[in-house]
Amino acid sequence: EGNKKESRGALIVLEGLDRSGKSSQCSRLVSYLEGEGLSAELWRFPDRTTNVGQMISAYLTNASQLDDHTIHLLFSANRWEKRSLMETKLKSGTTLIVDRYSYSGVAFSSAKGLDIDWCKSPENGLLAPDLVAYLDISPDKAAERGGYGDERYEKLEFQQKVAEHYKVLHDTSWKIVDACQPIEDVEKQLQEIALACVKQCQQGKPLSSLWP
Ligand code: Z5A
Ligand code: MG
Repeated sequence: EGNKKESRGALIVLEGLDRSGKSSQCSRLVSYLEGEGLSAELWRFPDRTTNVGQMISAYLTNASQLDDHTIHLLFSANRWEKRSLMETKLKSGTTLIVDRYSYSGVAFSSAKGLDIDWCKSPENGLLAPDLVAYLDISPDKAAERGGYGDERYEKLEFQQKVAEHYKVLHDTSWKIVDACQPIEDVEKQLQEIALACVKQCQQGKPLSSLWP
């Protein structure tokens, strides 16, 4: 593991239930960082543009059926196929704002009843985020926001299970942000914690791997 003083971009992940505001906040955060003169890109998982991503998308839209283990491994494979590009971008100084990551993978699959350690193992060796910001909202409040779509997991009962399984994954390094605040207040909070994280990475915080 190379030079510890090498400046690099930060790997920043936003997690949270469906409708918690991840996608809205990810794009606002990228604009903010760019406005600060930093190089930043918006990424999301699943990345539905790849072959694996298209299989995932077909599953989520109920166009195909897959065994729970199989879809879990596809979500993981979708992160693995982006891993080396992710590392290249970070090392070149670009900060990545990522809409969902391995924590979604583990929370959603373990909420279906799969063993949590089994769920975590294929994530082993992916890049560990420098920051996980969890947009905290109750499943009921999230459901009030414009309602769910038609995708497989967009049901209140299942979201309640996912919320419980996300809690098992929380560790003390996570930043828990109250996602029920007005959108601009959430935005402001995320700007502060993201900027602090970017500075640490500019100062040479080493990259690490899951699971720390
Ligand atoms: N999944 C998995 O199983 N395994 C994995 O490994 C991964 C994912 C990576 C698709 O993901 C599904 O895949 C997902 C998890 C599973 N299933 N579910 N559920 P996705 O990322 O495509 O899921 P999503 O559909 O993008 O989530 P979402 O509905 O887009 O939610 P969001 O991005 O968190 O919210 P948003 O689009 O920014 O905002 C939702 C609405 O709320 C919108 O009208 C906003 O204007 C409004 N909003 C946002 N913030 C606020 C505030 N602060 N106040 C009021 N209203 C707000
Ligand atoms: Mg979204």
